Amino acid sequence: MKFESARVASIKSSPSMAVSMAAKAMRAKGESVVDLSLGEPDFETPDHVVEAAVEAMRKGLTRYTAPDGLPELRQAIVAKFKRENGLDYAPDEISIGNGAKQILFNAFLGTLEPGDEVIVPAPYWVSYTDLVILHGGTAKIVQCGVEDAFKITPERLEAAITPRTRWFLFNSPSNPTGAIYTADELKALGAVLARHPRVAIMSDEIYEHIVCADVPFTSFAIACPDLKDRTLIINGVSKAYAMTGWRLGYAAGPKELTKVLNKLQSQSTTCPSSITQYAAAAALDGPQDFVTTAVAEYKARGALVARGFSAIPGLEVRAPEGAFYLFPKCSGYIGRTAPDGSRIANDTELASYLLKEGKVATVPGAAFGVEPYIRLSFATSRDNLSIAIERTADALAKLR
Ligand code: AKG
Repeated sequence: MKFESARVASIKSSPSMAVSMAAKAMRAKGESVVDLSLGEPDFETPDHVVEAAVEAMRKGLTRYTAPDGLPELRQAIVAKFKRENGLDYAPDEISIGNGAKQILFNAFLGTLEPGDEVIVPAPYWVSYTDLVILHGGTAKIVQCGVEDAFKITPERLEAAITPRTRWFLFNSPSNPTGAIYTADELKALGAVLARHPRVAIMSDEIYEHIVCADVPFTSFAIACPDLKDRTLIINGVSKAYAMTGWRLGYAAGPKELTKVLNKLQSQSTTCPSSITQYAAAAALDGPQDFVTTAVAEYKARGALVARGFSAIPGLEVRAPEGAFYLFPKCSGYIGRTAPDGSRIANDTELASYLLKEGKVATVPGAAFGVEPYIRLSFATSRDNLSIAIERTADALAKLR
């Protein structure tokens, strides 16, 4: 019997999750795979956060919460925006979900009409375009390769806007490229958007703390205060506090919009786990030294991979400014022949070859809307990264 609706058939499963599952299956069979596929910190969640969750369980704080979250968590999010970003939000301008991905899901489900367009600069995070398509929208992709420092320009944004444009969606620091928009670049994009009052802005800022270069992170709502009333800031605790499996994302925006998201939350999962919410409040309100230490380590790893992969002939590397990804262009290897006689026709085949021959798991650029590139996550130990550099160089050297 066929179960899948046409709507679900129009999208694919998350490609980064698919590569990670393939790497895990190889490991389960005893193969020594270095997994650089998933954007997942390798650190443990800080102790005080785990303790807050344990305490919540012991105190029996294990019931449903309001769909828009525990008052303590909403307050912690409001305080975070004030303290870290200088942004003022009221508690009813906050929405929470089971991860930032669910916030995106709710935002598109809640706002898109069939045929509405969402402008997405590519490379984009793997799930953006499928979430748009799933909810009846059209993803209007603007290519921004390494030649463009992976960033959209005001001119290209202007050219992409039509009467059907509903959202402009982007992330900074970027997954998958590590690029960060400067305050001036954001202002220039804002000047374009100010001329188009129907277009709302979704700014995914989940990597805000993970900054490796001298480019400071700027929130879109700070760079463009005049657009704050049509901007949805998306964030979460997964990346900054090593809490990927806890599933807690949040957003701030105008209350007419957060009301829509919270209504959907009440009809989907009711609320994220109460235990996770107590843990997330502890993460946001508690000591931030974990973040400082983790970021210093990501910086060292970023420098290591940028150096190591730049030294491999045929890879074009732009050192990441933030997040924990390297996104080398690999045109030099497309069209080459593997030792088994097969031809590497594109970056998907190159990533499969690296997994099979080099035992290094990466995600192909095609998953992020640009080719030919591969994405490597450096959220793993320096030892693993050094092995990955060596294995990648060896495997690529075998291509003729
Ligand atoms: C990534 O690998 O890009 C992630 O953000 C991991 C989680 C996911 O893809 O949902």
